[in-house]
Amino acid sequence: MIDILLTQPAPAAIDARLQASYTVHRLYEAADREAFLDDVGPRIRGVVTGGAKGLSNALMDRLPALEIIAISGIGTDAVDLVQARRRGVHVTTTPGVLTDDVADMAMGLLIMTLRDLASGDRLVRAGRWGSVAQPLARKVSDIHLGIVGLGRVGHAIARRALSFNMTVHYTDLHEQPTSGYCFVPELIGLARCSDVLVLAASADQGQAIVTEEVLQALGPDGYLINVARGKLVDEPALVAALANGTIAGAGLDVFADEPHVPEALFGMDNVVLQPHRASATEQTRLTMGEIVLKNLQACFSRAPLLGAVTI
Ligand code: 8YV
Repeated sequence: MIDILLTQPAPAAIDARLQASYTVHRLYEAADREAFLDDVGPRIRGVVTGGAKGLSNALMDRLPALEIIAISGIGTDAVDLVQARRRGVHVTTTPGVLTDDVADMAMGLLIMTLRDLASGDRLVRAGRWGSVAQPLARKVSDIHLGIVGLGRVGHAIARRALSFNMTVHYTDLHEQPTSGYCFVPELIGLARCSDVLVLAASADQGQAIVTEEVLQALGPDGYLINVARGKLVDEPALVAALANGTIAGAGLDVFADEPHVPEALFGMDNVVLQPHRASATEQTRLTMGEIVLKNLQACFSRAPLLGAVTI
């Protein structure tokens, strides 16, 4: 059987099917990674990984027989695509199938953050209802929403926003005149005209685009929602902006150095935190896993791949 490497756990049903067709090696269970890679590395022909986890060049170098990196996700920012192409290694993703879940998470975080739902929950559980004055929250309907990245996820967020009577503006590398939404070429300009800025962009360029200046432009009544990548944000600047009132609050599913979250955020009531789980529903993760299985099978039988990434 062909040897494949899993960098992170797969849903049980997908794992069982992988095991039925391949010899599965689990990097995430290896006690001594070096010894493990010395042993199995030369035999590995396929890697199954996540969008955020990807595959470092150092690890790719340990896999001389590698033919495919099957990403269970849409982000390709954690794989060096140039190096993969140089090596003749296919890279595939699972486009389309997680769009709704990620957009739902963006709206969920937006509502949770603006309406202080987590604080309300904590107040009730602590038995403090009735004993303290409850601060009023921020209205969600009718706001100005700024979407950073009008791709599949950005569009799905925009569609949801319209049903909340929000005004949608966006920025992206190029204007999409047929979208019907208002294009703002500069992120700083978008931040200035938005009550809520939501990040739905890819992080392939690798740099932090949400800087201190962008947070200042968003302003003391503005909120940041991030369902894309933590590295899109200058995280220390965000922590400072939340602490000193430069912005009103944030809903974050992603962080610069996962699973590490700046501890300063833990004590902030104006922040809602999630452990990078926007696509983590049973239904979607199974569908993503199906695509991964199909891509492995297609690769090893020299058939056309689904969601092959080209550069
Ligand atoms: C997943 C993601 O959390 O699609 C991506 O790029 O980051 C997420 O959907 C990840 O891929 C887990 O497998």
